[in-house]
Amino acid sequence: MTLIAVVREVSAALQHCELSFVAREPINLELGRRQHAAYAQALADLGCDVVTLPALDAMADSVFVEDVAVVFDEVAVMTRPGAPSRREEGASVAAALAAYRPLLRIEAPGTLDGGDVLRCGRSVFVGRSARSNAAGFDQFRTLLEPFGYQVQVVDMRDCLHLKSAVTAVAEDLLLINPTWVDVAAFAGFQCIEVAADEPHAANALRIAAGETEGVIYPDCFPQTLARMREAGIAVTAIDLSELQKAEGAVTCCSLLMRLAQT
Ligand code: CIR
Repeated sequence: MTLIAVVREVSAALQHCELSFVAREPINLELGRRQHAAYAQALADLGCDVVTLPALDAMADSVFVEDVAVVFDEVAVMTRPGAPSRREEGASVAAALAAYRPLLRIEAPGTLDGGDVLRCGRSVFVGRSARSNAAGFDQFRTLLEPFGYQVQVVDMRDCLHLKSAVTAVAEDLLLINPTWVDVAAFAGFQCIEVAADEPHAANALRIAAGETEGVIYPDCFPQTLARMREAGIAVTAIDLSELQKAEGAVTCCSLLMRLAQT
């Protein structure tokens, strides 16, 4: 099994990104680009075939490719991001994904950010955030049900996306901030809670490419990182400080898709 990771180089306009729950700080663009390159290298080291799209300098948030599409084994759903400034980012991602998957689309008035979608097997959790609306959930459910996915809407608070609050770090094991989303919404899963003074620590990127399995994770949450390692998770820790200033995290910088070996 091959795992493709689609990433996009950092926009020269990153400093002008959307921000919702973090205060604006100066971003060191060159450092951000180096950190992004190290992120892409970590994906490659974990066995991914990395496809790098060129930067879109007019679109500040375009490095966060996760928000414009959600890729399943059967199809990819092009989203309609909740932030109007981000609605043009998807076109070139769609062109790249079309080589691998049939494309479906969320249409107006629906909005959905890929950062709000957590897939665990055939269960798909979607966060009721400021970016994803009821029309978006309804369309998403209608598009996915024919493929046997169960789409469930989850309440959340105080953060940008569902995956700011909860991500999967192994089969049936979640990393979660219980103050931003209810653990009860994920009955049936085991959970590692983030350290109380590391609220932003719930976003981890799980890579399971055939024999290789690991998690890419920011190095700025040492207590939560230790909890994952204690649980036996192989963590690759990276510095992502400049993209975090743009309210980004590790899941949002890539789109992963499995390719059956031929
Ligand atoms: C935004 O507010 O849309 C960007 N500045 C950050 C998006 C991060 N995306 C993600 O976590 N999936």
